[in-house]
Amino acid sequence: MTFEQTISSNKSLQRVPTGTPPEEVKSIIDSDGGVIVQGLFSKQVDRLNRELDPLLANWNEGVKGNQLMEEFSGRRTKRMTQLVARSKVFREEILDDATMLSYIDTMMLDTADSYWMNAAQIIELQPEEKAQLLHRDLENYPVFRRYGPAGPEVMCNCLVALSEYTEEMGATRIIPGSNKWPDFEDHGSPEQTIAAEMEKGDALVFSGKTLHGGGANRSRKPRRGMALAFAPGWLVPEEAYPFVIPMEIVRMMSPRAQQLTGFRSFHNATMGGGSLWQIDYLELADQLGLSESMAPNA
Ligand SMILES: O=C(O)CCC(=O)C(=O)O
Ligand SMILES: [Fe+2]
Repeated sequence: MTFEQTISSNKSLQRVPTGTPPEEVKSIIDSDGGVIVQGLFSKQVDRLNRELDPLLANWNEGVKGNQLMEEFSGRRTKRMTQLVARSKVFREEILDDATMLSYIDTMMLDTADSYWMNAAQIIELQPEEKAQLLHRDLENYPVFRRYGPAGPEVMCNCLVALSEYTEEMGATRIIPGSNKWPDFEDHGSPEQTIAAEMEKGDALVFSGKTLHGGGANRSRKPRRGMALAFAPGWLVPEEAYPFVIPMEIVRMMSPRAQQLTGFRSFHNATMGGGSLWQIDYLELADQLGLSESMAPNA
């Protein structure tokens, strides 16, 4: 461990109120790897939970997949995806929340004109769940590990506390400053982490370069979080939204929400590249009959 790593791992996370200007939020993320935005979704959290409670009550713990995926996802963790289709509060009041997206913009718009909501899921750690493997979310795209801190931001996350979120209940653990470690093969160690304790409705906004993982739930209550991850438009997202969100719902969504879930094309006007995710070189939204095109030349 280098001197710098020892110092950074002793830091605590900074907390800022909702509405803090995006540049300020970004500068904290650049330095620490993440920041807690207090009260980002406190208005929505109870109504969201009321929609989720009956679904989660019968949800299976763990996910099916290869051994690494089963271990990573947590054998005593309920993970529920497809929130756009499953929750009205999510789709109408969270998905294209202007404040949240103003923070995500600062990380995603550096290399893309628009971005995907890579995944949105509930992560509910049941009592006795153990701590998750420390990881960087950019490892979804493993090639970016080799570029270390100098690489582009290919994933970022807004992790919202939907229940009490204490260290004992398994609050997300994070290694501040690990976004700047020179070698991204270095996954740190649990002693370097701190718990991102939050109030219900607070959000931990962090870079895909930052080491983190779910904590161990040593309490008797479930710890419920909601992770909204984002990736630039030129990468394939984790969730295949266009196959699961019915068009009746898509038509009701804002252009921005349609963009986030793959119902609009991606244009590279800023960096001077081509467009992606089209039909016959035409804007997907036009082909789908969605009004109010966001194409750059429309
Ligand atoms: O549940 C948590 O606290 C973190 C989960 C996480 O980082 C992940 O699944 O990628
Ligand atoms: Fe993660």
